[in-house]
Amino acid sequence: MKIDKNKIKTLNSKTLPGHRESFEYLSGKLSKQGFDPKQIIQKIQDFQIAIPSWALGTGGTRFGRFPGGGEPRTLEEKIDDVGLLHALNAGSGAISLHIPWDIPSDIEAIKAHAAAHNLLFDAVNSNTFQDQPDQEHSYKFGSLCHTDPKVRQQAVDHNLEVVHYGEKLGSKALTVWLADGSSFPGQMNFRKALQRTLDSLKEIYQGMPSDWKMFVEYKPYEPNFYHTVIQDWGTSHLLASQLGDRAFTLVDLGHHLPNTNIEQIVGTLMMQGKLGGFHFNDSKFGDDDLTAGAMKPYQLFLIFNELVEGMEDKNSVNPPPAWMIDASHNLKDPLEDLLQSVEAIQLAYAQALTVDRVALENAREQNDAVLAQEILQNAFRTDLRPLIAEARLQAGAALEPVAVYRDLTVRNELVKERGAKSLATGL
Ligand SMILES: [Mn+2]
Repeated sequence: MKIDKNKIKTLNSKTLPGHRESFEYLSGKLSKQGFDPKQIIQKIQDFQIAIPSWALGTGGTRFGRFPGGGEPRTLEEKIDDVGLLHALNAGSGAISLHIPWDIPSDIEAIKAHAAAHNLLFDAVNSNTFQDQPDQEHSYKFGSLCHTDPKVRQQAVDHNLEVVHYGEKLGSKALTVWLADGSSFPGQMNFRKALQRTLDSLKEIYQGMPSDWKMFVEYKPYEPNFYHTVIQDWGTSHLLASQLGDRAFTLVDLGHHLPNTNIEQIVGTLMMQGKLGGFHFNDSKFGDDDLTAGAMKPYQLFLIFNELVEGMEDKNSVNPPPAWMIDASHNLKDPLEDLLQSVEAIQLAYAQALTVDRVALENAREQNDAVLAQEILQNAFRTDLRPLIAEARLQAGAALEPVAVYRDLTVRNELVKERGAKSLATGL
């Protein structure tokens, strides 16, 4: 299904007068503080967040899965779902594919389908964390780090196959996340496993087109519970540095131990020009994959504060990072969940754009901790939602995406079209 833009316009008209009032008030307030609301709106509109193909179905836990119906059954339907989101929020203009879950059979048709929804193909993701029915060797004891060179070669070949599909679709980056590691002390030789992983990554890196980037994602535990080969940003950074200029670290918010200072990691990587991409989600305990901003919105703001500082720095050596949501849980309608995530990310970005950077730097130079906190929290506590809504309105999207999604009974339509028992491939 496709959403008729006129229907969005009609539904917008119900809340338009209230929106106008709050936007004008906010706009005046920001202008008085020296910000240009038009410029911020433009930045929000330019900020596109990729939606992963695997987040469109209801996620499960290891205990069960409770699908809500109408899930996309094919790659075309996954593209349709991201198209629905983009029509509603004008901020989800890209899709990130996971091979082999989303192997395109007719490349040209898939490209045309995405283009009809104004969607680009973001980074492609390989999968060596589970065995496919037709594969020769098992990844039970690792993939790129495996003791058996035949297994490593199979994993390298798979990554290059992913690149091959991505190239045809117009992607420009490969994200590698490995489940490789061990669950018991003594099971694996740390040094050898990391060396083998580096050697395998080198082969993949050398096989990529010369304008491609590689993003190396890290994670401290799960599915292995004693050690993971790429456990943290330092290990990822070490690998990316040895691979070359087009290899970068990818930060997934959920891939940290509790209380890790993620914003500091962002600052450090940007200083090194090695922050390649971001996976947004939220969590309380581990890799909970909850809606971005649902649990720790202040942390999300502080992370964006570092990102914006790095992005706005004219002397920055860091290329523009790639943005993606990587969340999937088992309670909400996945499309409503993604609308909420995009809004939370845009909001944190806008808040960071309204930090008075000159005043903040002065406060820092003066060691004025109180004033520095005042400046940050002033931006965080200003309700910028009318600014995000205005960015959407100007782009022909919904003032209130979730409300419009519900008013148009999108999920019911999808269930009618695809059935109550349709299941998306993925986790
Ligand atoms: Mn991730």
